[in-house]
Amino acid sequence: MKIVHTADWHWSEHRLDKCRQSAEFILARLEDIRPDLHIIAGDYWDKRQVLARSSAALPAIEAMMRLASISPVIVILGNDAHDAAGSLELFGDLRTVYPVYASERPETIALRLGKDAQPYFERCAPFSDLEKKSGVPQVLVHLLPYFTKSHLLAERSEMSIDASNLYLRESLRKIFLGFAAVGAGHACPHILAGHCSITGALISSGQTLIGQDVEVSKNDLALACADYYALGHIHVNQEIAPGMWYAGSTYHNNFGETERKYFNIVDFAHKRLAVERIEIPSRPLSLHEVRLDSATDTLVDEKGVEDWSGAELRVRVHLKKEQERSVDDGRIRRKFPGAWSYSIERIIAPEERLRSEGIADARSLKEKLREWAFTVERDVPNEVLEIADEAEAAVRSTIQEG
Ligand SMILES: [Mn+2]
Repeated sequence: MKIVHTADWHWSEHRLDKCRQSAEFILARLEDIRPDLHIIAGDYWDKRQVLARSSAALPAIEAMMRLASISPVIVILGNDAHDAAGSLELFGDLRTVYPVYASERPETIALRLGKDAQPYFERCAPFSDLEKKSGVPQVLVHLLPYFTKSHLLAERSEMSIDASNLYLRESLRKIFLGFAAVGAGHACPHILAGHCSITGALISSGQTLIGQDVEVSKNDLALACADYYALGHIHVNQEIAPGMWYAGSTYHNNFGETERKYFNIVDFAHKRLAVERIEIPSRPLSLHEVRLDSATDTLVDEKGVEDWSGAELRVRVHLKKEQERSVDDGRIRRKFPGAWSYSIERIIAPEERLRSEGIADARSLKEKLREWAFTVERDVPNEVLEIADEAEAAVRSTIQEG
């Protein structure tokens, strides 16, 4: 039993080349691997698509049809910013060689072989005796599409934050224990496919997660008693606990995502689990911010640690007005040798802001007033400066007393 685990395909019209390149690579590898099942752990889309010729809709649908000509596919809904509600439904209706199961809610699916050895999916009810009727399934997959607090706390908005967090955790534990209960009756590999944040997962600096994200603990997730956890949402490939894996995104989505990209092959030969990672050749996206130090005439890289070799590099050069012409593209390329491509932006600080720096740096109200007067070229009488001192002292003593 060989299962392929991919996640976070993020089909987008804005980075269609990158989407396509990774898709072609994965498809070519899957032709060789010939898995029994392919699990896509959410965020197949980057955002809602329209049917314009330039959109990612057609390439994404074609990729899905080709995937389903190699093996059965299960795809779960990622977060609403990427996979809009209903955006996977039609995948289940495509006329494909192998079935596609698209899921938007927690449920358990069995993969079975029909009389003609054709695979098909079957929904599992808790405590069912299906096994007696139809024999042992090939594999059982518990599905946990993305959920938010508001999904699980609908109509409980009057709860305090503490009470709602507790309720949330209990609801999740019930779901995981429910999965374990359904799985208990089936003697086959058990997998959980989920799109969620797990506490302690490594996030690359380029990926921003939404504040609404619910974090699930590894221990709670383990209540589902699965042999392998096929996770999506975090874009860095990683094993966060034995058998608990994020596949990572199929290409570099954001600047700051410089880690290598992979998908996983999970082999259940002889009841033992073996995971092999296949690297996807995708170009990293690296962003560096530099400024010119006038005193030494050197370019200072504010993020010196991040590797840019072979990356699509974007350099933001922050310059003062008088430095505008002192850094040409050649100088940036020499500073960052070995990138695959260069996109150089110059950000010139407006003069007013530079002049007001003196005001920001000044400590006392009196000094600030003096800097302001200098900036706007006005005279401030000494009496006014003294009043500023007195006013500040009065405020300070009120704060100390309070
Ligand atoms: Mn994602």
